[in-house]
Amino acid sequence: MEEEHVEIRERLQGALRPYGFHIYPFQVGWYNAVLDPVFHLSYPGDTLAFVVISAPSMFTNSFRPFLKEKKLQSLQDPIDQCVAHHMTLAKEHFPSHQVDIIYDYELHPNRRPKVLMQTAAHVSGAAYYYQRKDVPEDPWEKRKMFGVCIHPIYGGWFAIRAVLVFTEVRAPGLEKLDPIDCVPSREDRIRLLENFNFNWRDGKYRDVLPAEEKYSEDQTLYFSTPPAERMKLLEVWGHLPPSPPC
Ligand code: B12
Repeated sequence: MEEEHVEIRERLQGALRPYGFHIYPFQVGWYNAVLDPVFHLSYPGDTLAFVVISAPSMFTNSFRPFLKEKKLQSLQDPIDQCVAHHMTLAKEHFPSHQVDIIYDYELHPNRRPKVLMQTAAHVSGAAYYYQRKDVPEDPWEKRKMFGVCIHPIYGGWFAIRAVLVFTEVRAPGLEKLDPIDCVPSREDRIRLLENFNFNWRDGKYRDVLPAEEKYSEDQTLYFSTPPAERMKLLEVWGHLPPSPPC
């Protein structure tokens, strides 16, 4: 008999792939093994989970249709609303399972993120997480340097949106795939981390390797617009009624 995780993966993929979301399975224990205990997810080690990334096609395949069809809740970020809409629909494909959805923006009351998406992406094999410690004899002295994940197909042109935990499904037989180390040289890793930390607004870190698919011009414009001004942009694009003059 085919293992349960294989069937779940296919069904989940069918629900999310057409909308520009890709899924990668992992065991919760792989994630917990590399993290400080304060960040652990409290499920048994062989519990089945998936990390969900949004590819560049998410913008046309789900965000634009979402804006056309759904009423935006004015207080929540529009992309977050769209992602939540699709994760909730995907969960409905599994009525006999308990599925916990944890989003990238969710924090505990002490402001600690509920899931470290980059670590989840790395341990699932989705995208290599380049951290300061991956650069031998780094040149940054006392500076804090944030790490960044790079995907073998999308380079830096993607986001890590959610983790779905199938709380009652055990997957001890799941094969662990290492992420592809697509930035192997020290010089390129230095350039990548410096671009991500010092110049992230220009998006150059995303092009550390030639990506097969990138954000379109309007998508790049949307994501480089500060969140507070994005509603204005949606209004200009005709997705929202004009705000009343003040
Ligand atoms: C808080 C946050 C920020 C903060 C602080 C950044 C930080 N990394 O701490 C601020 C506001 C500065 C920020 C900025 C940005 N962010 Co931000 N941010 C986050 C958020 C919500 C949490 C990150 C966090 O607090 N980590 C906690 C620290 C302690 O984790 P850590 O450094 O990884 O440490 C752990 C690992 O080292 C691990 N570990 C130890 N050993 C090993 C070994 C291995 C092999 C592994 C895998 C792990 C591992 O253990 C440590 C903890 O115990 C994540 C989403 C999420 N939920 O994960 C997005 C996220 C990291 N941000 C992201 C982005 C894109 C950005 C920005 C470009 C802005 C933007 N949104 O467009 C900028 C760029 C950074 C900059 N130059 O300022 C993306 C990164 C995508 C990618 N490709 O990697 C994320 C994942 C959001 C997303 N939805 O995709 N961000």
